[in-house]
Amino acid sequence: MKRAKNSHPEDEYNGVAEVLRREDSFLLVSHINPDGDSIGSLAAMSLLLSRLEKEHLIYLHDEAPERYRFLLTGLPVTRDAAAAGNRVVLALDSSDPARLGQLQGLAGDGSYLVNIDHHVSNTGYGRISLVDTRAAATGEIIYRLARLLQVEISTKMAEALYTSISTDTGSFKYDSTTEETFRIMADLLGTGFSLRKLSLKLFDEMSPSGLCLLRAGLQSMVFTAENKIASMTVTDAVLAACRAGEEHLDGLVNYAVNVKGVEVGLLFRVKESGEIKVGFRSKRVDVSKIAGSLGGGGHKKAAGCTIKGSLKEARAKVLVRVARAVYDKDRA
Ligand SMILES: [Mn+2]
Repeated sequence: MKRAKNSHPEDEYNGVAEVLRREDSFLLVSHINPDGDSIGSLAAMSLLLSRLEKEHLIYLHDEAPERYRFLLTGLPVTRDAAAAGNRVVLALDSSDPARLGQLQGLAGDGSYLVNIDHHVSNTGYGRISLVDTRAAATGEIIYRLARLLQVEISTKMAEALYTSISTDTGSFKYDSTTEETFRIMADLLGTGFSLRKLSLKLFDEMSPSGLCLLRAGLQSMVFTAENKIASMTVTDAVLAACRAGEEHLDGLVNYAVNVKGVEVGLLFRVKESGEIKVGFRSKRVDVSKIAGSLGGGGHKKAAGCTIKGSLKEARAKVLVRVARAVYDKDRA
């Protein structure tokens, strides 16, 4: 099922609200390498289902990033992929089945899977899908579902939704931020959580591992295409030396794209397995197209893909495409 871009998903909201009202047992899952929107969405959806007195489990592929772990305290979490059973599966913030890791089979085996997401690249998988590309985060979609179901938003749910929305909008700095985002935020703040305490936890505090990785990442930065492209490289060895995990890479690529004059920032995450994960951040160029042409996807200004082969090959493939896009944009 291919969905039309920019379709108005009001019917999809009603359809999913109906499923949440009608069904009794759910498994919540988000994408591998979870970020703030995925963990925040899982937590908020879990709290919503508790309010509806629905039995449910949150499936985690790996441990949640340390920064977001507090959101899951007291919630029903499992690491057992078999826990899906006959439950209705709610896939949150995942643009395609491959992002569901071990659970990706559920998207095609006749399971009752509901696809709830905001990525333009969402493939429309699942028995039912609610893909609202106007939403700045999956958290915004869950907020709307809570309103539709007339579920009162608790302080704890508000913290989870704030985490989703603030992290996916780069603290309300990305174009995805809308008037609606701020209306939702006003409503969330009204529940009385401490914005300072939460934002300190989510954004400002840096772990020694994170600092070590930042130092190594900055040192690796190289400029190409007349300084319009800045790229960083992080290997397994660097991660080990910093005692850092994948979660500490979150946001690192922004240091590349934020350099004045740079159009596209890249992070090459070189794995010993022979795979290279490439993160793209852009000021103007549509990098979701470039990542898409290399088997990945994402948003216009933030995307990613995985390439098999050497770093040299991966750099060549990516840089030629990015440089072309940057110069095409310059001429436009
Ligand atoms: Mn998201």
